Amino acid sequence: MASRNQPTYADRISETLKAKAAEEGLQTTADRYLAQSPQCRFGLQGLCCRNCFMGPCRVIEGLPGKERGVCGATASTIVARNFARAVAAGAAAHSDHGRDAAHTLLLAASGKSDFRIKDVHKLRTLAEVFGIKTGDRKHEEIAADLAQAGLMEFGKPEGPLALIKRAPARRQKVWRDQGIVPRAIDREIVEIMHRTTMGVDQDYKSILKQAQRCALADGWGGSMIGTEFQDILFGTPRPVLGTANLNVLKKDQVNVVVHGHEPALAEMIVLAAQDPQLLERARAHGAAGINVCGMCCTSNELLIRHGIPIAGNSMQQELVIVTGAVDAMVVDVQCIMQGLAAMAKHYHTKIITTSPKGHMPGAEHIEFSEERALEAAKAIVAVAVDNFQHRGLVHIPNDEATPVIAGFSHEAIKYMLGGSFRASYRPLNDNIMNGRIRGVVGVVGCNQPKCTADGANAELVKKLISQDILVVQTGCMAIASAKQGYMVPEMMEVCGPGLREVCEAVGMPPVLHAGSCVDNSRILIACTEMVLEGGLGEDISDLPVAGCAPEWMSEKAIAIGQYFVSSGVLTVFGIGLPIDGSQEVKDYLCGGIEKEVGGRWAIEHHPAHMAEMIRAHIESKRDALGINVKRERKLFDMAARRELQV
Ligand code: SF4
Ligand code: MSK
Repeated sequence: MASRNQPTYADRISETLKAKAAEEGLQTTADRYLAQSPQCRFGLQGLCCRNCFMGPCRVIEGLPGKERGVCGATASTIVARNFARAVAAGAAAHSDHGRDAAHTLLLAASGKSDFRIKDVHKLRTLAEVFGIKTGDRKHEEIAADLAQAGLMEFGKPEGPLALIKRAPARRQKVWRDQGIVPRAIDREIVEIMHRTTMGVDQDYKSILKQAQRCALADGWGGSMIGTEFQDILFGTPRPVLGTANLNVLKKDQVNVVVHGHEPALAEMIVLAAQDPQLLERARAHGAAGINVCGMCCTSNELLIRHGIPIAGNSMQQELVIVTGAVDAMVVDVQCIMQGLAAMAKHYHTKIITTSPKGHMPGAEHIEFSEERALEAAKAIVAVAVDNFQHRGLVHIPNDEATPVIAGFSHEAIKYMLGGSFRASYRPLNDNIMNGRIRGVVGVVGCNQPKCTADGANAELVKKLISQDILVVQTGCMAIASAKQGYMVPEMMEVCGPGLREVCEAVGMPPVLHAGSCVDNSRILIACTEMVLEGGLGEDISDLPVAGCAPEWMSEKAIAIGQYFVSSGVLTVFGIGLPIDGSQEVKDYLCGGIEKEVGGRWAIEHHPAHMAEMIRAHIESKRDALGINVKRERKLFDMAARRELQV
């Protein structure tokens, strides 16, 4: 855990701005964390229950008289209930985002908004998964049916979720056998809230089973709808060049920072920033142009589709304001700290909330709706433009922003590996089988003040690629690697020889940026493609893969972790999990659950140990597959790709 002796940030630019904030007497997240320390151990261990007003109860396992809450609830019940509620909250956040994407698609299909359909191929592919007729029907008709079908997934009265049939057949059987096939998304979330209210489900395993079903409804439901419907609307990401870190801000331009998670408004802000009248207005105020850049996952969404620069990740959201160069910070939903409004008060920055779901005292609210998307975006950019003249002293660190290649959707990975006409995961599977690539790891999630922000990511990612393990990233950890310069071909120098050989032949970096938090669903599909391609077992749990969130903080991360575990993946969390209060729950989630679903949780604080744990797991999967034998080394160059039978 962090102390005053360890740096708050792994990067010098952030440390410089944190020092500037301190000089100016301003509190940041890291200061407030220290002010809150020591934090309550009951909360840290998941042992505090506030589910009824006979409580709150704080129980201690093994301490006579304190072992049960007022109602008699045990530590295991309380820890499991709290864990399940975190899954429900995380699933709700991702899934409500997915619902909005479905609604946006419906409006685009009916011509009632400024959005249009960009990826017709994905529209048709997904419509077929939902059993919607395509043939020679108009795109708009198909999109309207798909959007309606997507919206129904949230509340349909019966039947399993449509998208789970994308999973390998063996995986679907595991879910059926375990009784965790997800039904309507809202139903799974509501059922957790019902089961965990006072006096309902009191068996920790039964509660955690529902947590699994709800998490699957997120990963293979709400999040997947979010990702896929957004791709249909805004385009499926392809590799694109961008830049990252706080120095993407421009001293001589109006800076608009978009922050949060939903790309719909941000897409329109990018358009509005090119509006000739607004550009003229900016020039009239003495600005050379309008610079749009991003923060957190809204930023990831814009980077992977347009190469829009990333200003930073979660722990930098206050620091970007400390530069004095942000004319407007436009926020939508999730991971937006309330500290922003307090920080903005000391500078000229306007915080603009835009979602009817997310208001903030001290912020200006300009509501976004899909029906008047461009109009709202222009109004927001106009506020930023007019605010340029109120700037005080500006301090933008003048180092070059770090280049990043992003946009590795599962389709893009397939094209990179197999070529445009023969898109295939075959070369990846073959190179895993011949041992050049040992396995694949998703390093995802947030950063936070309990450790040096981005520090665990830096060490972990380097260790993994040096051991020939391909890394796929999303969320704030993807941004960490982007800033650290890991998502460029030059990073090959750190790679093990096998991974380097493959990446050089294919022309991709060894650390792949796959998008935002909801885009973890892309990793589920990539794993499925690896299974379907053949040679690496029949289920996701057979693959030499793992997931890791070394610096997580959000309830959404718990939902993501649980859907990876329930999809058959070892999932390692740094920082700790609020389950230490019950040995039974911990033993189950980090052990026993593996017999049921093939995946499990692991908790490890040190990045070097995480890397070792993951490497050992990958090698054990390789042993089980019988691929840890010396094979003829065959590299898939262009000639080999041409020979592929696809
Ligand atoms: Fe306490 Fe039980 Fe109420 Fe929880 S549900 S607050 S343990 S009495
Ligand atoms: S933004 S959920 S801090 S990754 Fe998706 Fe970053 Fe975590 Fe929010």
